[in-house]
Amino acid sequence: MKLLHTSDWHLGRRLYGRRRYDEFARFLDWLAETLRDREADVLLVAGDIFDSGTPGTRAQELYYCFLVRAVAVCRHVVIIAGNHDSPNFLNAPKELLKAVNVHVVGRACDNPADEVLTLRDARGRPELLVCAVPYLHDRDVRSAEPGESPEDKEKKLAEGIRRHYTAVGAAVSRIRRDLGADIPAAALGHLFAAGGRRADDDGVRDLYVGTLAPVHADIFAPFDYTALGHLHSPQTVNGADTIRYSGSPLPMGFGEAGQRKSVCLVEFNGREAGVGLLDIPVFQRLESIRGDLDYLERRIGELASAGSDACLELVYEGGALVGNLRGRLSDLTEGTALEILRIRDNRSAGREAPSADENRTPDTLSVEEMFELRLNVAEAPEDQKSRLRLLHEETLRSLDTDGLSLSRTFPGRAGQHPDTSSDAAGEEFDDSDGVSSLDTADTPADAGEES
Ligand SMILES: [Mn+2]
Repeated sequence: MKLLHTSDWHLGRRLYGRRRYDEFARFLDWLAETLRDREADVLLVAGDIFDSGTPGTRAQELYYCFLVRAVAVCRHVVIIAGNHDSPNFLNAPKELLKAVNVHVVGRACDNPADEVLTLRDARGRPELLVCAVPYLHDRDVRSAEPGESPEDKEKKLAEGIRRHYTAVGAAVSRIRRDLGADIPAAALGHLFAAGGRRADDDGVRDLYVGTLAPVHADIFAPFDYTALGHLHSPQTVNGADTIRYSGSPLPMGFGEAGQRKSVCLVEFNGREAGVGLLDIPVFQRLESIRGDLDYLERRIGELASAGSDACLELVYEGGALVGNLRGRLSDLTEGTALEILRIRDNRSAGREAPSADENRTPDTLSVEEMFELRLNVAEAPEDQKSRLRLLHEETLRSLDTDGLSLSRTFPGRAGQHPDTSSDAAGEEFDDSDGVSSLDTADTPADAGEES
């Protein structure tokens, strides 16, 4: 019995405005081939399938085309929603997907025992229990009371998550007893486990992690393997080999440039899980270059003469003011395969160098990026910033889970696609086709479904 664990695909995400469909497609090709070559029986995907609750059509196409290939080579696919996914969007095709052995749990079940799936082998015998616990939203696990402090809220959330996993664990014992078979159990989760490690710029921003109350890893004791998502660097939790974050398949920021990305291959011998990591090929090189102007020029020259097609982050750390820094650096990559995605001038206190990049307009920034810019403009102190980020993210989540994701547009942008970090605007929706902007806005995902 072999399973493969991956998470945090973030289909549709851009890297500083650059589309990444080619990388996503190549990763999914690789994953389908790996499932086949390794003869995996089960694929577990631990959340953040899409980058946005309202993914564009290209991201959706990648997802469904991959599922067709996956079920052709492995018996079961189990998918849970992460904090980036819309529970309604993932759940919408649930019944159809179930018919081809793709099990989707987008939203927590009222009875946690309903999240336990009994997977059967080719001859119909139970082979694995999978506890498919999706990302748990506040309202799934706790009842809010007026006048609660943020700390009370976080604490109640962590307790609620614990209760939920305890109930799922109890259901596993019950089901094992009823089946009369001592088969292994794997749990999925999308959360921040205490002891989890984050790199400085690993693409998981504080605003995503901080609002997920850390839970203690002992809640996973009933499970023979725990497949986690949310943190983007591959890691075990508290040194336990069988409680793992697979990490994201693609580097989500320059902080992860050069990090080895992998999926987890888990082989059960009875109920004992043996875990190995399979390295994911690098589909697009990222490189962050820091230094004074001489160093930046020299390194760009080296890469250019080696024919590199890396995407670059350039951080100017020289002491002297450089006039037209952006222009001078851009000239260096002119006519090469190199692509500059970001230029930072540390002289101006970490602020972005003024950009001629037309991508950075209110229409193309994500809500989070816009908030970040606003914080910078306000020159808020660091400790206050992290608090404000938490509150902002909490507000966004509450809007999302209420099916009001359209509110994620900025004022005056009603009718445009709410999350421009995925690619729904532009390519997929042609404004000239006579569809009114309001119709367009209703197209993605769960807009208006619950209201
Ligand atoms: Mn993620």
